[in-house]
Amino acid sequence: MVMDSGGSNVEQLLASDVTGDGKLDLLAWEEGSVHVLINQGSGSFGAPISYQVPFGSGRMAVVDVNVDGQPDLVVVNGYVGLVYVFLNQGFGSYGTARSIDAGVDVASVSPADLDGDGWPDLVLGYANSTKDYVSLLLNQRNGSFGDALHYRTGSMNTSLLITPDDNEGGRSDVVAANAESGNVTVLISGCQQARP
Ligand SMILES: [Ca+2]
Ligand SMILES: [Ca+2]
Ligand SMILES: [Ca+2]
Repeated sequence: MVMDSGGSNVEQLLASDVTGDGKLDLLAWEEGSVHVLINQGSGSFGAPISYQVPFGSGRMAVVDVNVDGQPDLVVVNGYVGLVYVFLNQGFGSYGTARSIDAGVDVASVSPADLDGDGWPDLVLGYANSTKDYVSLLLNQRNGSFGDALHYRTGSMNTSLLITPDDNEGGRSDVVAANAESGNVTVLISGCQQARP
């Protein structure tokens, strides 16, 4: 089966039930646009619904940032150095994005509840050899995020592994694979101080 993904230069595909009907929908990221394809059942998908951010390479994640039961959409764009948060207004329809400063060459976004308060936070990795840190955006317990906190890692740390917070009130830890430094950094939740 061949479907229109909405773009010709798709960098990332995600499957997530953004409509809440139990059927996995598809999200396709190409430079500057997220295309959402709603699962119509019987293996067919609706026409792509597109949401724009400025042109540039990046990544996306689906996470319920305001904990209202509707999965929201988070996009990082390395060219402009911003994180865009699209709130789900119901049935997989997204409103206007809010943007958060993250620094240029931000290249990955991983949701995780790092402080164990039940509200998902965001960890950002960078495709830039001079940025030897990850950024943490803490959820302000309302779906908005505070200023980026930096934690030292090696450089080119776009590949991040988040450990599960497998107990009540548990916290996730972050493992960064530092492609340029050739090592990994383990950031244990609660044990690190943010860099100045
Ligand atoms: Ca669905
Ligand atoms: Ca939500
Ligand atoms: Ca949190």
